[in-house]
Amino acid sequence: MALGLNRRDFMRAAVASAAFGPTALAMGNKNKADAKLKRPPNIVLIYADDIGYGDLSCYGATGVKTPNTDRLAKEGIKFTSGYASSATCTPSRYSMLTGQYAWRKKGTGVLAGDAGMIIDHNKLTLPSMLRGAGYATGVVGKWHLGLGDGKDKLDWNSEIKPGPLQMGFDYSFLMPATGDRVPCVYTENGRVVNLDPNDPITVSYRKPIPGQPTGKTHRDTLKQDWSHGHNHTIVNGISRIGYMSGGKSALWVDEDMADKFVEKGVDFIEQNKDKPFFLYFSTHDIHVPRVPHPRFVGKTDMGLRGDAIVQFDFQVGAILDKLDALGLADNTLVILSSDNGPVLDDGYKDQAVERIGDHQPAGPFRGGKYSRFEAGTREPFLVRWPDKVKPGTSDAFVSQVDLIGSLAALTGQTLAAEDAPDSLNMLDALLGKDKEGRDHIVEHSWALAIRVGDWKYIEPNKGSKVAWSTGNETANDPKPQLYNLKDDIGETKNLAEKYPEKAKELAAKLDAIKTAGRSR
Ligand code: NG6
Ligand code: CA
Repeated sequence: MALGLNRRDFMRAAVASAAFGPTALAMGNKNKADAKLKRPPNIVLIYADDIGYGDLSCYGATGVKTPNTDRLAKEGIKFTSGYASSATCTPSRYSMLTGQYAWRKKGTGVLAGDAGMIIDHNKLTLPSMLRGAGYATGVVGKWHLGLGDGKDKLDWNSEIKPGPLQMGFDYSFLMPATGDRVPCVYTENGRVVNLDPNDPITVSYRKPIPGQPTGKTHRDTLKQDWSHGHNHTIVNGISRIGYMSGGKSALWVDEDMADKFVEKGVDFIEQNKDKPFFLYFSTHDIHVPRVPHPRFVGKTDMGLRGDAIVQFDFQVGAILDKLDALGLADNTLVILSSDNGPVLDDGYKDQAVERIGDHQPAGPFRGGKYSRFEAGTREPFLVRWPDKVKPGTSDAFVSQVDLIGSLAALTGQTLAAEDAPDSLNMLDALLGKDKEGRDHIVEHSWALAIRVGDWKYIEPNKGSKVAWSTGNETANDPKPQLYNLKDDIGETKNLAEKYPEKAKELAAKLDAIKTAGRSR
């Protein structure tokens, strides 16, 4: 079909163009200014990895300055109750891109680097919805949602699919899993970049590669030592999770990764500047291994974790500068958030713990990555759209799971009943017109928690109270927990016994959400 759209996409594009009125082409010159106004905004979603609520200076960070992100905050809305859906990467991203809570679907926990894609590419996704509205769609950066069909062992030496191109993106440049997982190569549109066919890639998460040095056997050769896990194949002087061999010419250089993502993200914007575009710009910062480019090393007193935040901010600046240079900033909706809360030692001896000083990565909240306390999922959350959004601060409840529902409303699309079952239309809240937003937030790490107003209920769950690897508090407790965030933002006083009715009420609401199988 025309423009390479399938029938469903085509119908959606038709609906969208009706929503935004006639195109500039169809109109006389005198209406060109109007037409420009009616062009739907470009959408850039900047997603950080493991950045906590308190890690940016616009959210009160003391150990690091983030001028570019602060500029975004100043020119847009800074949300104080913006949430990721889960306290780790894979489930948060799954929820955001599908509009379905990851905890409804098995197999959506942190994925190995050779896992199959967990997103059903026949279902509506954030990019396919926007593509249907006539957007050019691209993803650059961290993926961590699996690649391939998950049935056959993935062959990294031929076309890798299904992947982003099958689920709605027109363009992809990926770090396939995480910086600390093999394979340590980029893929572009389903092919490993710079792969020499005479040096094929093998990946294994089970068996070591005979004779190959690892982080265990050659620990003294490492340029960044590991603290737990992360002691398999060595790439660029850093041992990773999982084993790989081959692909020498394709291996990434950690120090150059941020620049690489900027190059590809900026290229995508340049190439699509004449039509509405959606860029999912998914940085690797500040996940481990933290190996910023030498020009950022030493920029803070906090060591590599702080320096990686500066590098994150540089990437934000580069994207904003490109929008400015092309005159696109005013009609571009920029959304910035992070996939889960902060962690210090997540597996490498990078001095994050030793050099943290007074800096509070979680802001005033308890917990962090892997936690159902607030810091697990409450994130920096910024929205800027100069043409339409008045700058300010908002306490409205907003969640990343609502991007599909909200952006469908923005682009004039109707979701079918089976689409994005947990994604609500919170457009007015995101644009600052509605000061309330959602009436509840579900938080997830192993089990669930729910926030309604100032009340927070954490369902009982056995299991360790701290994540074994990091020492982060999980919020697991065999007893129900109830906190009042208004008087006790740090979730220190469990009120479940004092207010059993309140605990029951929230537990019942959470149960209803679980049982319904959907939120809308
Ligand atoms: C954990 C890793 C951690 C990190 C995390 C995923 C160990 C001991 N820990 O299993 O280092 O990779 O998975 O992080 O291996 S996330 O942000 O992608 O969810
Ligand atoms: Ca993460």
